[in-house]
Amino acid sequence: MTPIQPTAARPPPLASTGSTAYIGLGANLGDAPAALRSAVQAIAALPATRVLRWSALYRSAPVDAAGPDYHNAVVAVQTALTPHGLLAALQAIEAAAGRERPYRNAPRTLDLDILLFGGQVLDTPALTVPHPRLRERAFVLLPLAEIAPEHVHPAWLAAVQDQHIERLPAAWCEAV
Ligand code: A4P
Ligand code: MG
Repeated sequence: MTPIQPTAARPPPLASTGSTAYIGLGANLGDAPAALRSAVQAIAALPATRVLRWSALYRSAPVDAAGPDYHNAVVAVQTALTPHGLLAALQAIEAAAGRERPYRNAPRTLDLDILLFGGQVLDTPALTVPHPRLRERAFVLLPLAEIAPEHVHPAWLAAVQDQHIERLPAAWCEAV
């Protein structure tokens, strides 16, 4: 007979189970490409989470905000965390990168937004998914379309074509 394992000896949930989520990364203070690269490594190190794909890096003019140009990218993850668990983990990564929140849309060392979480639709005080401004922003739609074109309607891309954004061709993120 197979002995029953005590709960504590069970392995943690595998990252191959759970949901596919898309995370938008942005920064416009300090060394933004380095901050985004470190953020991908920190996301890859989260429990029960693995990074599946990442977009190219984009440089974009601030939208509804002032300050320096942003660097933006999107990563796809497979995670067994809950949506709120993932949000808490991303906010801890932002805090470790020196994120401050003096006012809404202030320049930032690192911003990590949950764009999509599986097929879930959530509207809670702390978390709205899909991200409410996803369709309005070239800096989200272009990198998301690169790694998940099935989630980006061509009409949304057409509607943001006046926003200033440039895809940077250089590799910015090593395998994680
Ligand atoms: N929150 C609710 N839903 C979510 C979600 N799906 N993902 C809550 C992440 N957070 C979510 O966010 C404020 C609160 O939103 C959080 O406490 C969380 O509980 P925040 O990161 O503290 O503040 P924020 O980033 O200033 O607000 P938000 O709403 O993320 O701002 P936006 O609308 O995302 O805009 N221009 C360019 N070119 N590139 C950018 O990256 N980013 C912004 C931020 C503006 N302009 C930009 C860029
Ligand atoms: Mg944010």
